[in-house]
Amino acid sequence: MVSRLVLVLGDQLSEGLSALAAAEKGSDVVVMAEVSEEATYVQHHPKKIAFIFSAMRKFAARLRDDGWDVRYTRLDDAENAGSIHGELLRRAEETGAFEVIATQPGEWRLIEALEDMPLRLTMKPDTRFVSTQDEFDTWAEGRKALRMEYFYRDMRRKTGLLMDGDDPVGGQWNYDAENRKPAPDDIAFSGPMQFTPDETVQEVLDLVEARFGNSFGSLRPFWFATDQAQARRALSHFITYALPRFGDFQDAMMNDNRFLYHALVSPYMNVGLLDPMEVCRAAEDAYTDGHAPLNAVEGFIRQIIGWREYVRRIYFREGPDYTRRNALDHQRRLPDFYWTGETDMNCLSKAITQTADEAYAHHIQRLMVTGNFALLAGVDPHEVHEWYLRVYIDAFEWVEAPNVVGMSQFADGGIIASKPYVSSGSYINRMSDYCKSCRYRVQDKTGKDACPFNLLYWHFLDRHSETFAGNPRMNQIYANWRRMDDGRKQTILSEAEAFLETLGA
Ligand code: FAD
Ligand code: DLZ
Ligand code: SF4
Repeated sequence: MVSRLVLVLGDQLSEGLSALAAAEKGSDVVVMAEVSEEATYVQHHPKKIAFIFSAMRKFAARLRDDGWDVRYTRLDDAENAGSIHGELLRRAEETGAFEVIATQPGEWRLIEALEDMPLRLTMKPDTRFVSTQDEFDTWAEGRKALRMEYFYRDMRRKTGLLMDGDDPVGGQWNYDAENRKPAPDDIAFSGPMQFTPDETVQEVLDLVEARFGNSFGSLRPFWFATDQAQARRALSHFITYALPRFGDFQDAMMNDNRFLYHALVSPYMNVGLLDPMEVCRAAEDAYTDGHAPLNAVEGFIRQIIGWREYVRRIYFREGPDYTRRNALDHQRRLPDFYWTGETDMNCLSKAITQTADEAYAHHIQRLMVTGNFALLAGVDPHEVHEWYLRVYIDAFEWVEAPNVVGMSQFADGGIIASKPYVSSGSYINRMSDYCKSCRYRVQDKTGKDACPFNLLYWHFLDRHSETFAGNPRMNQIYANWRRMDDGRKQTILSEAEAFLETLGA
């Protein structure tokens, strides 16, 4: 007799999932469903939908091989109820089950939908993370500022990663000072491991093309790993060929190289094909074996047990209204060129075109090009949030929203970032070769060829001086602004206004 349904969502494709661990293979029924509500609550990049559906189909097959009774619904099945709760109700009726075991979804919207269902629900915590929410909340209690760095040190102690007894290996916790080299002349890495679509993936690609072919972004070529074995090969390829130089050029950007030494493991970790500790242990082994230097390995591990864990905890600590925060009261619509890449600003054009082609851009492109511009221009952070959630293959709200709303747009008022991540064109010029082939001149601060980032940078600081002038980390910048003569300030501000007018409302 079927007693319970076990829900496995598209980003819960892990054999050790808490819902599966709490279920009985012989009597409980696993429910997996490709549903239009999940595929359209934002209009995802077609590569993201293809990745998730392909990985879901392969994971369902693996569970079946392992002896589970899996009821899998394909998007085009005639009886598809169109939503996760609809599918659970349909399967409950079909099997006679009245109880659902779920692992907590990574988005408040879906948590609330499950809680509203007329079925008995057991919601298990998602244990595929290094930290727990209780642990974070205890750590956060009574602190004035929730700085990632201190949380990260606790995660190092907890996991023992790169630890020498109670001390960090090498004597320092953080080697970031060695990790900010500008774009190199060339890259000795041919990019992430790419996989030829197999029959399952081909079938999904045809489906996605027919149903979502008109969304932003190219579906083909599609080369992502879609099962655990492939994801592990992709990880090992990164560790062998790219990790040794990951640290040095982590922040660099290049016209003709979209991946540099980045890992592209976020999609795999976020849907559960790779476990974060497995990824970190592989990196640590590369250090122990003398294959990769400490600055690279520490930098990489910090992104995972530091930033990735930290943003997850902030998302669940801050609650469902987080994506609606707008501390700087920014109201501008997202400029159209975010959907076309058609702008004379080469850095933006390159980052957006790459995003459309690959459903991927690396951290600094997201933070200091598309994010920086939106913040300087005063774009409504909710629109910015929806753009990021749509366009990246690794975007799930728990990780995307804190990075966008908090880190990039300062819309949470400074919970994540101690100061806004804004820069003029000079930062982009230092870290990339974008400016060399731009119609604007990065060294021009005013005038018809002035880089718009230069104009908007001061416009942003001037219009938010009440909020930021007292921030000790911004003293020097405001001192520079105050020292500028009034005529020059006026020219900058009026040219910035004229530029903003060209962006529309
Ligand atoms: P690498 O540079 O090789 O880093 C290794 C791993 O570290 C990543 O796979 C990722 O899991 C983790 N990591 C690094 N930085 C962060 C971070 N800030 N937060 C969480 N994990 C991190 N990451 C997502 O997974 N999904 C998102 O939707 C997302 N949106 C972002 C939006 C903005 C505005 C910014 C600034 C960052 C965002 N990030 C997001 C973080 C980061 O950009 C991506 O994790 C990274 O680019 C993924 O590519 P990679 O695997 O090649 O990363
Ligand atoms: C992102 C996504 C998409 C596009 N489609 C599905 C789907 O059809 N079925 C499913 O179970 N999950 C899907 N997902 C992932 C969910 O949206 C995800 O679980 C929530 O956003 C929480 O992270
Ligand atoms: Fe971007 Fe300005 Fe450089 Fe052009 S000059 S690529 S707009 S930073």
